Amino acid sequence: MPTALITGITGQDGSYLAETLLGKGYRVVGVARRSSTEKFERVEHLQGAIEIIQADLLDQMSLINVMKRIQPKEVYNLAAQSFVPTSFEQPVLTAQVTAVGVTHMLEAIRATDPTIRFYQASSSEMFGKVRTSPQTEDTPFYPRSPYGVAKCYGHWITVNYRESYDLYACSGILFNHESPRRGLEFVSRKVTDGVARITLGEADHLRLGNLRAQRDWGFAGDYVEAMWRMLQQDEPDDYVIATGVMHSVEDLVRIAFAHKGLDWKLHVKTDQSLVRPAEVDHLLGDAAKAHEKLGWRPKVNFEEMIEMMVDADIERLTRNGKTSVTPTT
Ligand code: NAP
Ligand code: F7E
Repeated sequence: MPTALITGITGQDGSYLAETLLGKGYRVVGVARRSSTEKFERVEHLQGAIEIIQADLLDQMSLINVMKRIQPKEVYNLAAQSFVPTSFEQPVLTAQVTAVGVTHMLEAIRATDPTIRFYQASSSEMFGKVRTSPQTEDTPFYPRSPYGVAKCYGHWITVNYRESYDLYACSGILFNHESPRRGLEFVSRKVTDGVARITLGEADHLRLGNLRAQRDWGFAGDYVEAMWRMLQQDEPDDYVIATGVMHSVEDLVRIAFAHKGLDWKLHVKTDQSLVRPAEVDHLLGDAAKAHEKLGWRPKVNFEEMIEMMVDADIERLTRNGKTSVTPTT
């Protein structure tokens, strides 16, 4: 039974990847940082099936100790400060975790077992102010946030360790992917949670920023399969993972409200404080290389995913009552 180590297991992708790897017969160990209140709700249903070990991407020795103790065959580095607006508020922390944290992971591998296969969670935010469209593995980067800059560092240090030390290290350049487990602060989930609350009479309106921004949005459950496929190839490489279809935030809002028979224009207010200091206007991925070399294709389309998320939020709120926090960002 091969062992896979996942950093960021408490996050959206970590939970889907853990399920996928368990289904493929792996022993799955997740890294979680210490917190005064435990946040394991996304992996609660996997209790007993996965192991959790404490470490922090900021603490080099903690990662070396994890590698020695767990002896993984594959390492998926999904941990990051992943919210773009927070990266403007906390640029140094974002650089420490999302950029230098990747070097801590690579150094831990080099110091313990250089045969470990490594996956780095890179991002379409690296393309930022896009130079050409659609974006491929060869499109130059032009990040527009401290988060995007940090991910560029993470990408290049992964490539550099592959070329310098012959590590099996891959960078997956994933475009936005969502699910009912998406953090409430990201726009897709903020909208579907908002529609659920309005449908249930708990809220009347939703405040949003730039409705004109366009993204290539896919389903997280589909994207984690691509991560695994990258580590099963003969040679390590970098891959764009995307649907090849672009929608605006306004499209997202319209589909989510229409699913419950609501007119979004009656409920959505724009709020200038939610507009970012520098915006990424449009992102559209070309995943031809992943189609050809990994045999990977997305299964869930945009409309199905948004409707699934609205239904899941209504089900959750009906079951649990109001959650304590309504997203403000
Ligand atoms: P997420 O839900 O925000 O999860 C981030 C994870 O990182 C959480 O488990 C978090 O732990 C952990 N983490 C944060 N700081 C840490 C630290 N110092 N040490 C150890 N763990 C730490 O993100 P996601 O959406 O699943 O995304 C997974 C990865 O893919 C991230 O690297 C993200 O930047 C990248 N990515 C995401 C997308 C997307 O659209 N979702 C697209 C491209 C790339 P806590 O629970 O303790 O906070
Ligand atoms: O914003 C606009 C916002 O925060 C999408 C992360 O997973 O994907 C994600 O980054 C768009 C932006 O995701 C609101 O201005 C409008 O143009 O859902 P988001 P993101 O910034 O694209 C990439 C690939 C990652 O790697 C990141 O980790 O929606 N928008 N109004 C809004 N966004 C938010 N959050 N809240 C609003 O009220």
